[in-house]
Amino acid sequence: MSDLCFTLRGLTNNFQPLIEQLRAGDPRALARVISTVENRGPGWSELLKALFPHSGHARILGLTGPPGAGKSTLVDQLARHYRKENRTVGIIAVDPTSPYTGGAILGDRIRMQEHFSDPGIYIRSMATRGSLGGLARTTADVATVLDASGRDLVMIETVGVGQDEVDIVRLADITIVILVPGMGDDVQTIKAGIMEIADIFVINKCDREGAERVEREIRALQSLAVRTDKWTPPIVKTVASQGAGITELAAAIRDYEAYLQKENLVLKHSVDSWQNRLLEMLRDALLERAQEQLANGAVARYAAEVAEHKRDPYSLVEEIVNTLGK
Ligand SMILES: Nc1nc2c(ncn2[C@@H]2O[C@H](COP(=O)(O)OP(=O)(O)OP(=O)(O)O)[C@@H](O)[C@H]2O)c(=O)[nH]1
Ligand SMILES: [Mg+2]
Repeated sequence: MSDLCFTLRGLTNNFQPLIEQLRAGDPRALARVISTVENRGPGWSELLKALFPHSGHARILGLTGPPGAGKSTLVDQLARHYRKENRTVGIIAVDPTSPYTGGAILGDRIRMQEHFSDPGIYIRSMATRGSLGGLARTTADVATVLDASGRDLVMIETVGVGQDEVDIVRLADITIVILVPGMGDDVQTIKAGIMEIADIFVINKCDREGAERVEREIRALQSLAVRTDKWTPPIVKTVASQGAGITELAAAIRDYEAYLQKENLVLKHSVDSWQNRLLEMLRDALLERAQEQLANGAVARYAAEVAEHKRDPYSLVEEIVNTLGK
């Protein structure tokens, strides 16, 4: 195969061959498209426009939990499980921002190498810094690319601590929250936002003391939270490092998928998720348009005028918005 489409210059005008290579499963084409989308390189939006019609078939799993809970180990085991069923997998590891998990990023990369010989698994690490379109949006776009490349499953691993991570797991069809024994107050730290959106709980590292206590804490939280659907998130116990409980986890995922299908919730989830994403995209696009309209240094000048009370910011913003699209 030639490198015909691997130059970015030609991409904007003629990316069809690249898309065909990607759809045929060429990992180099996939890597190139993902990089372009992630870096908002030339042609990124044209690529996404062309790929979108091919997406919508993959099941998207979001796996989140505190640093070091064993998320990557679990993702790895699940990927093996799905490969045995002959299903193809795409993995997005969103690098943790917290410096104390720095070592584990290397861990992810080492584990990745194991799969390099299997084209049925594609793993991508996403940098959290310098993400131009916002981390959640970029992750969603990369998931769309993997989806359009024909992957049956896309797994997104992220540390469940901040708002970014909540936004990321929101785009998943199925959200799996991973906890470990002996977390103490960490259950409290992670509970805000994340606990509420768990479809399945995993207690990993069950080879350690205290799994029952975590289970009780989850049950206690569940009794307080009310889900709008009638699903009660199951709790699956695993020892990911030994592959224990993986079959049970895969079964829980299947059960939830069946429930979504039975209740016709797949489309509803998707509508909810697109409602958020469309608003975000619109906000970004409008801001970009506004910035184009404003002359260089205009914001600084306006800011000075507002700070000196020479004009009020409310009318100012109204005026700027009124000029958009004119
Ligand atoms: N004892 C025990 N250790 C485990 C288990 N699962 C994973 N580990 C170990 O826990 C450590 C962290 O595992 P990772 O899979 O990198 O955890 P992670 O949640 O992906 O970490 P970050 O991505 O940094 O947040 C590794 O040393 C694993 O071998 C388990 O079930 N029991
Ligand atoms: Mg990890």
